[in-house]
Amino acid sequence: MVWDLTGKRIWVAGHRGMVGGAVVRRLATEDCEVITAGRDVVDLTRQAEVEDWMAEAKPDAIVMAAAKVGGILANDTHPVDFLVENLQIETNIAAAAHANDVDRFLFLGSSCIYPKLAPQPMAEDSLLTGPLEPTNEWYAIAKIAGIKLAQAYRKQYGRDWISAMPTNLYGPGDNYDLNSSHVLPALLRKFHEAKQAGARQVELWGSGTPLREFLHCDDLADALVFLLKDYSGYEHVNVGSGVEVSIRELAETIAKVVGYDAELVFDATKPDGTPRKLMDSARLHAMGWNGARSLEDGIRDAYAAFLAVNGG
Ligand code: GFB
Repeated sequence: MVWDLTGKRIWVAGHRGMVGGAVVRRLATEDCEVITAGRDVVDLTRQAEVEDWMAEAKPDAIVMAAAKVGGILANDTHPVDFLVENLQIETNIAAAAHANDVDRFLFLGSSCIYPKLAPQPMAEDSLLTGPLEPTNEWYAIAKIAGIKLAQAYRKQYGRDWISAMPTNLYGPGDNYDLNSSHVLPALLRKFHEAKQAGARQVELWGSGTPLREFLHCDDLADALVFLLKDYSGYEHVNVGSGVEVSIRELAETIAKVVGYDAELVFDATKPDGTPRKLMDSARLHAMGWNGARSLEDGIRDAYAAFLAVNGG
């Protein structure tokens, strides 16, 4: 163990989001104090508010799950929001954390930091070896800057700050808005609504051929707590499930979980995005974490949570 979280005050930034919520649930099983602050308490895009809040809250560690996130269409159509908001949040929290001597900081990135045509599976060292996928380069640049922030504070000030790069995530608390969501929650909702309406078709964006890897947010949270306790290092660490499926195969699995068969139709006016995005999580596995559940089990859990909120 490199860091003992017993008795520590850990700020989960972004606790109302899917990932932050999962980290709060996971940390509740540890002997530490979890602290949170909603947007009404501190606006993370405002530097002075973040400084004031951090000086008062005095966390021992921060899990940086606060971010402006969205699916392919939201990323593609709101480049300023995804670039600027994420840079603001990252730099504000990092600067205030340093000023308050927070020596443990876990930054969260995304698999879209890697080049569009990176060799698969994508290892940590393929970062910055080629051009990014254009639909999400703004978000990717902000997330790459976040990795570099953690590295810079480590290099200049000796801070024990680390970064984890999760693959595409899903689970309880996901965003089900069809314009801004990721594919998995979008398809869960579309199949659910098709079942309710008795519709014969479900529409998918793009061609259905892109390959994606998916990880349940509670599995990510488990891996993050593992890294918080056991990892100290300059390099970021990939966190994936190791399994990739085509968007068509994903739709078929979701159809099975929802219990409704419909004809798949494809909207070619919507982007496919990057053709493949499988992470190489060998470093994490070598450290001793390999706890991802199967995609079907994870989707069953996500669907149960969706039904609990939206009714059967
Ligand atoms: O999950 P998703 O929005 O984002 O889309 P990315 C994945 C694939 O699913 C794309 C297709 O090929 C979409 O065209 N797709 C099919 C759909 N039907 C739908 C649908 O109804 N909704 C959505 N959203 N997609 C994101 C990045 O990329 O991944 C972010 O934009 C972030 O920056 C995130 O990195 C993890 O996997 O393409």
